[in-house]
Parts: sequence; C-alpha cells; structure tokens
Amino acid sequence: MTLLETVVIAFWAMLPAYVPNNAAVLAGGGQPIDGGRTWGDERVLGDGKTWRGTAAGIAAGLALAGVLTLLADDVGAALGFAVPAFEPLAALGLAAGAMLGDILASFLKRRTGRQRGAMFPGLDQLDFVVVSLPLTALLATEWFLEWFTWDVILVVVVLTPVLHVTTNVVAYNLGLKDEPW
Ligand code: CTP
Ligand code: K
Ligand code: MG
Repeated sequence: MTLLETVVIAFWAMLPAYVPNNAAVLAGGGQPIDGGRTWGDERVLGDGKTWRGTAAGIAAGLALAGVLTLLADDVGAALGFAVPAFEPLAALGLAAGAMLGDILASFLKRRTGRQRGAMFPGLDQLDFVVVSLPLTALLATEWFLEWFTWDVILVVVVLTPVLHVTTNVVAYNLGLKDEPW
C-alpha cells in the first residue's frame, strides 16, 4: 500500500467515528445523561453530555456509514484501490464507540477537577479513537482486521488529532462551538 492509499483508507474508515462528535455539537441540549447527579463534589458527566446529542451523534455516524457503503465500489474503482464498505456492526462500533469515548473522557475530566468545556490535551483529540477501534474490533472482528492494519492504525493516531483540532477551530469560528477544542 502506498502512503496515499493508507491515508485515504484510514480517513474513509474513520469517518463514521469522526462525524458523531460534530453532530452531537449541532444537536446537543436537553436532558443530561447523568440526570444532574454528582459523584463527590462534581457532576458524574456534566451538562455537555446529553441524550439528544448522543443519539444524534450515533445516528449521524450510522447514516454516513450507510452512504459510504453505497459509494464504496464506485469510489474504489475511480481511485484504483478498494475502500471499505461498512458492515452494520462495524458502523455501530465506530459510531457508538466514538460517543462512548467522548462520554468516558468527560467522566475523567470531572474526576480530575476539569469543568465542562475545559480542555484535556491528548484525551480530547483521541478519546473516540481509543474506544471506537477496540469496540469495532470486538463487534466486527474480521472486518476490522481486514481494514485496520497496523499502518492504517498508525495513520489514524497521527491524522485524528490534526483533523480534530482543525474541525474544532473551524466550528468555533463559525460560532457552532463554545471552545476551540
Ligand atoms: N454534546 C451533547 N452530547 C454529547 C456530546 C456533546 O449534547 N454526547 C453537545 C453539548 O452541547 C456539548 C457540545 O456538544 O456542550 C460540545 O461537546 P464537547 O466538547 O464534547 O462537550 P463539553 O461541553 O466540552 O463538555 P465536556 O467538558 O464534558 O467535554
Ligand atoms: K469532547
Ligand atoms: Mg469540549
């Protein structure tokens, strides 16, 4: 595989995990998942993790996976190398894993005294990778092993923070997000 192929496959394969966070920002609001409950002096998760945002995020990831699956053959033919079509369980692992990773990150932020919206460098950029990849490996093992080769995983780990920082700065400047991280 050339580096370009690896980058394209990594980006394509991760799109259903990338889009949920952005959809959650757009759709967020309403009932917080933790129902306002605290653990110690802090909220369990905080007002930034809502049922509506989470559901919208997972739905957006699944919908995008569906669209990419319809396009995969044509795009692969045009590019000259195959890009992944998503099995349903792979799509679920990526989309739900991304939201779960984000939720776990908020849990860790509250336990370490960080208020809603505070940044946690490293965790903010990779929380969804850390959960979505293992969950996908668990739910759709053969599909995962076919597409997430070590070089693809390496590109994901390097590319994701760059894309995350870029999209958040853009969303912040468009007034869609309260903080640029
Ligand atoms: N959001 C949501 N539900 C989620 C994730 C995000 O409703 N599961 C919405 C919330 O409105 C949230 C916004 O998207 O404020 C930005 O998401 P994020 O940066 O992840 O949350 P923060 O507000 O920064 O909260 P935290 O400090 O807990 O990460
Ligand atoms: K976050
Ligand atoms: Mg935030």
